[in-house]
Amino acid sequence: MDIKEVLGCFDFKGELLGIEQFGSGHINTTYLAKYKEDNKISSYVVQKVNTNVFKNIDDLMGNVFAVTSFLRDKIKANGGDPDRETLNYMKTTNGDLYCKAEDGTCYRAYKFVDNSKCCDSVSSAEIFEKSGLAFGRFQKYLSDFPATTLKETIPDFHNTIWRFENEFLPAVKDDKSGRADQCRDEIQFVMDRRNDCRRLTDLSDKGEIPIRVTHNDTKLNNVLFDNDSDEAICVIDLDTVMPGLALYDFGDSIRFGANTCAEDEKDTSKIAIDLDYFKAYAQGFLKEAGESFTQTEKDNLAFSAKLMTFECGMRFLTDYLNGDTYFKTAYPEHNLVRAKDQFALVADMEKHMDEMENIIKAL
Ligand code: ADP
Ligand code: GN1
Ligand code: MG
Repeated sequence: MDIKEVLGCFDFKGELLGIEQFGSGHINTTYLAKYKEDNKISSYVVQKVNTNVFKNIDDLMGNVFAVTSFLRDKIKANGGDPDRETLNYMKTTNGDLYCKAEDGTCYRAYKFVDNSKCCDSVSSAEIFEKSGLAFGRFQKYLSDFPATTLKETIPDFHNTIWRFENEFLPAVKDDKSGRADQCRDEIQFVMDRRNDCRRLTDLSDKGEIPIRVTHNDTKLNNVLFDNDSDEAICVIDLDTVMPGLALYDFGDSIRFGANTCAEDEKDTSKIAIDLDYFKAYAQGFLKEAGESFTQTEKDNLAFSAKLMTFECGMRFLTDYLNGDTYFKTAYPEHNLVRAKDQFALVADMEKHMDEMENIIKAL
């Protein structure tokens, strides 16, 4: 189905001015469509959902509609603007939650949040703190969402030991693309940290850390900022909103935003944990979400940053070994570069773990 035909599935008003691919996500294919009616321009985000990653789109879209309608009520109750502070998904003209083409591809649409921007890197501690406030508020608002009604869109998403045993080890063993010899050091780096993989899942299994409704993919470019005020206004990319640990959301934000470099920097000597950014994010996130945190959650915040970075690096390496079937890549070595970047950050966090712990204790 041609993308212009897809537009016909939704009730976009006016004359189409143009549609272009945009954004920098690694999973879905995102387009921005602009329409003009009575001299007013309206923009919509149209996304082709990655059906290789998300196996059950009915479940996925059911979650997304349920969560956004719940958030709308919460935002209104708190005096906010639900048209700017959460995504507004549109049903198709048939009343479906998404549009399914004959070849099985699936598309969905939501209203573009006007006068907003997405950032791919942190430009100041203040900006990062604001993203922490937004993700913390998101978690707080969903604290009384009926979690059992949510479907698990990707089972074991942050079950690090499960990923190690069921994805990483088989990828090394099968060596489907003949790349394992090229990454012996990285494979060893993962093997050496096997024991880290079960720390949070064990605490959760023992009931020492509560299950909450979490976002699970809290990187900086999954939040929108207001163009004028620079406030973080709206959390996007709701595909992985599922029951999880608050620590996953904290750790994943640090992984991406407190790296002194981009996620795919080739010169690993430049990669380090920025402790000022770490502190700023922790302040923002805990201000909104931290009130209900248990002592065990607080005690594991610094570790969760290391674990989420390690897990992501392991996933990039696994995908490289499998022949790049999961994450979008721009060049053949991209996933390996990303894995090396994440492992350099893990190594630097290990050196600074005491400082990270002390920052959290002092908050
Ligand atoms: P993916 O799963 O591919 O990351 P996202 O829903 O995060 O999908 O969208 C991909 C990217 O598109 C985002 O990271 C962002 O760069 C851009 N994007 C999506 N929605 C908006 C929006 N409303 N305003 C600005 N940018 C957006
Ligand atoms: C993907 O979808 P996106 O680009 O926001 C991935 C995350 C990874 C991230 C690494 C559904 O996030 O888990 O941490 O890439 N999302 C999914 O940048 O796998
Ligand atoms: Mg995204």
